[in-house]
Amino acid sequence: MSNPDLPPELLPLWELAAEVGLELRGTLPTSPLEPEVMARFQDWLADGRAGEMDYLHKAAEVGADLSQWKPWGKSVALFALPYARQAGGFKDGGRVARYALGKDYHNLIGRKLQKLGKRLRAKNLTCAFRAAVDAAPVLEREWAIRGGLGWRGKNTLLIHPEFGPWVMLGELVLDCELPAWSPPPAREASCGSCTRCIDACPTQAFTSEYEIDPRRCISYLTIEAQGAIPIGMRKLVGDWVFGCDICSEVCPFGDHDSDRSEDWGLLPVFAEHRLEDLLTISEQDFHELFTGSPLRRAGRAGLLRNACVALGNLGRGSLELESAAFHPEPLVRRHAAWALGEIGELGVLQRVLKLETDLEVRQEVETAIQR
Ligand code: B12
Ligand code: SF4
Ligand code: SF4
Repeated sequence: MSNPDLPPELLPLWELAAEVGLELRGTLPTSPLEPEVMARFQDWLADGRAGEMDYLHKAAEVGADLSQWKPWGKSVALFALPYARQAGGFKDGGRVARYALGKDYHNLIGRKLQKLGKRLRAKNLTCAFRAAVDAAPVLEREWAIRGGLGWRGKNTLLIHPEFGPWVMLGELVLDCELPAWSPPPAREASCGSCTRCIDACPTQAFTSEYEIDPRRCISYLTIEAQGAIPIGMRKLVGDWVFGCDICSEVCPFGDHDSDRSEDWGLLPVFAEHRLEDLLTISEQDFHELFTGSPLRRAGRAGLLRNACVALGNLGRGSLELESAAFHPEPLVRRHAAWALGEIGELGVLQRVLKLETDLEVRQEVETAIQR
């Protein structure tokens, strides 16, 4: 790796980043983001679009002005790890977002950033540093766009000229001053008149170009939402068990990028297990099967909820759904009841109704019987 445009002051950072397996893709001073960005974000929050994602309110306080978050922070180094790979999921069906098929990017990128920070400190190039990957209150796309890594796609994702939407972002906030730098873009580009992502979204989660209502997004419903998936949305979720890639898959950018699955690995559960198996695994099996996987974020009950919905939409798994209809978690029972209704297992639902005591679940069972 070499970069003829790199300012000489950034060479040590570039080289140390390469040592830990990262490519430096830009540097910026931590001066606050433009007020319009924050105003849009505030409006977005006021509209209730954060749903159950309370952490986004913290990002609204400090995410545009990193010096409020880390007062010692003078610069931010920007990273983007490509993750293009074949679509995948459970054996025989049940799709999982590609970023989640292998190692958890929070750990993968977070550890590399941590290592980089320590090496910079060992060479007296920085004293304080803070790695940020997803979970920190940093508006990652806004910083990446400002840093010249790509442009804002109509699907709201950062579109990298070479990798398209298939990049995960990470940042290192540093207490040293660095010149603003970004590699010259491979080509000046924008979405132009394309609207493929808006047209392809099965839940119509885009309220307009560049604007999403996450509460309608399958990724939110299957990962972030803790409670029930609204009944009206369940059919639209299709066979997605965790996340959704549709608005990335239809994007014409990045579809020639090489397969990165070797860098990210594949969690054995996907090759070895059918979706039905999830409904009968123990708590311990769950932890063993999903150690180091982003799927843990949904929690066991959340993942079982998603598996029920996907099986209902695939029209299979009656036996396992029947056992899930007696699961200790009401959240799982109600989604199992919905799925059994979709498959037409009315006899099973009648039996479930005789024993069910939770009012909300009973209501779901009754609705499923009447459908
Ligand atoms: C919350 C969140 C979600 C939510 C909400 C998504 C969203 N678009 O905001 C949900 C759960 C739905 C989600 C889903 C996904 N996510 Co997400 N998510 C985040 C998170 C944690 C915060 C994003 C955020 O701040 N949203 C708040 C809103 C306000 O942001 P916004 O939509 O960009 O709104 C701004 C713009 O739209 C702008 N704007 C609006 N109109 C206009 C018009 C013009 C002209 C301009 C200039 C600006 C503008 O103003 C708004 C305010 O700033 C980031 C990580 C992070 N810390 O930043 C990852 C992140 C955005 N997610 C990521 C990924 C990969 C995904 C998924 C692809 C995962 C999957 N396969 O299931 C999907 C994609 C869905 C989609 N199309 O967004 C990556 C994106 C990488 C990239 N290439 O951009 C990130 C950066 C995580 C990471 N570290 O890499 N995600
Ligand atoms: S991730 Fe799926 S559901 Fe969410 S906006 Fe994109 S296409 Fe729509
Ligand atoms: S699908 Fe088209 S409109 Fe959507 S982000 Fe990609 S280029 Fe932009």
